[in-house]
Amino acid sequence: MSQYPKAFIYDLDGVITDTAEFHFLAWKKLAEELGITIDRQFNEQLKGISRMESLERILALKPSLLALASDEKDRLANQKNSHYLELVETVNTDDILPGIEQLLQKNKEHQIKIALGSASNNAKNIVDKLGLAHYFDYIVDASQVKKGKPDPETFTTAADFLGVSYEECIGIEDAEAGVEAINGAMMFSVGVGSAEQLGKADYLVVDTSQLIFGEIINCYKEKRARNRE
Ligand code: B16
Ligand code: MG
Repeated sequence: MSQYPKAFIYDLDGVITDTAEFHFLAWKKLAEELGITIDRQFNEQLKGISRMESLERILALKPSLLALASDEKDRLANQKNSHYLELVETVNTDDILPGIEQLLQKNKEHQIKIALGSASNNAKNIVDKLGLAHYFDYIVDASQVKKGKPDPETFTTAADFLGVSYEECIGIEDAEAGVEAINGAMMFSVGVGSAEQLGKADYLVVDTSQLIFGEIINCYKEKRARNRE
């Protein structure tokens, strides 16, 4: 196995840009329309989870709503997406999180392939707004996978397309479900957030400004060396 990993697979919301906050505000608005209150702590479990699964978890807070017909659930999910699209209207290059573009540039310098592994149907639109599309060799969004995070499929789909073995991939995630998906794919997992949420990550940083290429690579190499012992 070569020294460097062959691919980096980035989560979008909460890693490349803080649209995680816009998802929260959009769900909060929809929940309020239904007479349900959600807070940031509850929102942690919605990160990385599909739109419909998120809606189900919110409706479960008011059991009388769980029996809604599926076309009514579709309408509510679409309504949340309308709130979200309004909030992301102004997203632009200033919304790239600190350290991300430097890391993408380091990947390019070292001929490491780059993919996006997002549970969002809006992923391509957001990457375009951020002006980052040219970095990506492949984008996996919700339309390409049958099983969302925490299933590994989002990450294995990206690696399969790139023709890279899973153990030579590094995945970066801000969500518990996402770290679980990366670990399930037998890739090296980088978590962005708290040890409380992301304690299972192979390498953990508190925010994206701490995503230093050399340090991630050193830790990746150490883990690979340990695995070979
Ligand atoms: P959409 P990621 C995920 O994106 C978000 O973390 C999650 O909160 C959201 O519900 C999901 O995308 C679906 O997004 O409604 O735009 O299809 O973190 O996997 O990039
Ligand atoms: Mg995320």
